[in-house]
Amino acid sequence: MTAIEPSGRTGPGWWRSAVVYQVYPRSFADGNGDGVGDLRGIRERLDHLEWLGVDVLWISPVYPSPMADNGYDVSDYLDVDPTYGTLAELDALIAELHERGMKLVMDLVANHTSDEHPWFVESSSSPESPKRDWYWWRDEPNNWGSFFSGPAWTYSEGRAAYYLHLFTRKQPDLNWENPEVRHAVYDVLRWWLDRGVDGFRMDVINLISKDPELPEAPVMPGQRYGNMRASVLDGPRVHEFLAEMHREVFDRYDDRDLLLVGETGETTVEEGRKYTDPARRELDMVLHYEHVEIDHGTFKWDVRPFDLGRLRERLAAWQTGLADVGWNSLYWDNHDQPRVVSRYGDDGRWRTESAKLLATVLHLQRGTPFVYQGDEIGMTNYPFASIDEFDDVEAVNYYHEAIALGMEPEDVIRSLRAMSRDNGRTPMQWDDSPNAGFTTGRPWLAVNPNHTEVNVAAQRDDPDSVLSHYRRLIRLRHEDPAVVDGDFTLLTDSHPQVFAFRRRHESGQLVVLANFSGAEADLGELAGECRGDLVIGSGHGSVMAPWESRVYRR
Ligand code: ISL
Repeated sequence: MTAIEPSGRTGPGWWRSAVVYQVYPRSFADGNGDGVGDLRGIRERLDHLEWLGVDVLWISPVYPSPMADNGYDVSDYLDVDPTYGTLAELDALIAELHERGMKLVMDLVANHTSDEHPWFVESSSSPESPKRDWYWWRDEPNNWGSFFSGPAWTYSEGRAAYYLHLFTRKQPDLNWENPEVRHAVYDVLRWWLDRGVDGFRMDVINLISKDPELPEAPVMPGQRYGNMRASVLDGPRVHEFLAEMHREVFDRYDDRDLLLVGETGETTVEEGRKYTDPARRELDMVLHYEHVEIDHGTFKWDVRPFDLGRLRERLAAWQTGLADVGWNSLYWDNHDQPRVVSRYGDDGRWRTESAKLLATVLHLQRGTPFVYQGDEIGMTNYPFASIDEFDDVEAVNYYHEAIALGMEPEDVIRSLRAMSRDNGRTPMQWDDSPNAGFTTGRPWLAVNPNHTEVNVAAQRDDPDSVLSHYRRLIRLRHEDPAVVDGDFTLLTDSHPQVFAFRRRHESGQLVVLANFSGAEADLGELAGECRGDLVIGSGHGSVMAPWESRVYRR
């Protein structure tokens, strides 16, 4: 099979026809046999990305880090951690991608640094330090809890004060109120752009502006600490800071086709419009969370059954909310999410069908799709059975906190098995060899036992595979203007099994029909939509097979 031509669009909005591929470097490919993925491994696998047809590669952090949160705790913004390789190898990766017509997006983690970053070491050394206001220091902590369990404050001997950390104690929050901090971050951005990178995915960027009063937060039933979200999410100055960043950094690179993506957990459509309105010059698109929280109850570990109605309603709200202004990013999986096939699909009998359906529904919405490593072969959750099998700090902390609060270990493990971030971090499954072709050493996190069946090699030459389906969808985005620019209309908000929508464009229209269930679905009134050329799928008639998806063009 031949390579898929890249989108090749340039100029404003070039990314509308692009597809982004996310690599979690620890788990993608290990080039030196130490059991941890690295830059050499990524470079050795560029043929796969080119063949798949993706336009942009986003890599999760590879900067020097104590790895308290697998690199989302950065101790030096201007280098590469030896675990992953060298700066020279990163330069080579940039050059090799550019040669193939692809771009590189780096992860900017600037809400917080590592506590081992020289900025924090200096800030915590003494109350007189010139960097004393670079972080959030208080003599007495407030009642906030961290996103990763436990308090959001830790005492520092050197400062004889407490510092704020919304994530682990090894991730102190930078104080963006201080202009010196903001300009230090802008310097980092310019340094990487001058090195040739093509943009940034900005980690938890909607947390950078806090209510400076740091008020006490409400404590939810059964919790020990206050829920600080109202004081930190989409805070009072976040739009001002992003517009300043744009002026100070990105406006100076107007001749380059950059991609600016914000990770904005728990944000709203209203805020999403502001972040991505081109006239405001903040970001190109945001990674919002609503569609990946459909199965959360009062909080993430309170796992609820999948609800198609709610998914359809929230996705449609983002589609219509950002129709006249702004732009959507489209994703199911990343290194923080369990695998969507196990979550919203069926990872047993209908794994292939449901993986294809989920891909179709995602890629044919209006927005820029993000493929997370392994999505393209329908990778699934891992059969975790005991706490010893988890690596992630979020999972391990939650386990201990929940046990201390009196929960039963089996119940906690059940939640973790469904929702833990480690599900998305098991090694990429390249082939059916003992470590799935990921490493010749001992993998840092166990390989999913189903790699003997679910792997790239097994799917590459099979036209009916999930992998071939992804290529078809990516090609369709590159070739069909209705996929890129067509408007979006939900065709039913009540069918119990079917997600159906239309993309209308001056060149024609696409109709997407997807049966989100393991039973046949009678299309009823929707049967009238089964007209035109079937461009994706092979079914026909007014009854859809289990997990069947179809796309008509007319
Ligand atoms: O939702 C979450 C909290 O319950 C987490 O999955 C996650 O921390 C959140 O989505 C923010 O993610 C980003 O920032 C974190 C890092 O651990 C994640 O890997 C990153 O993607 C802190 O830097």
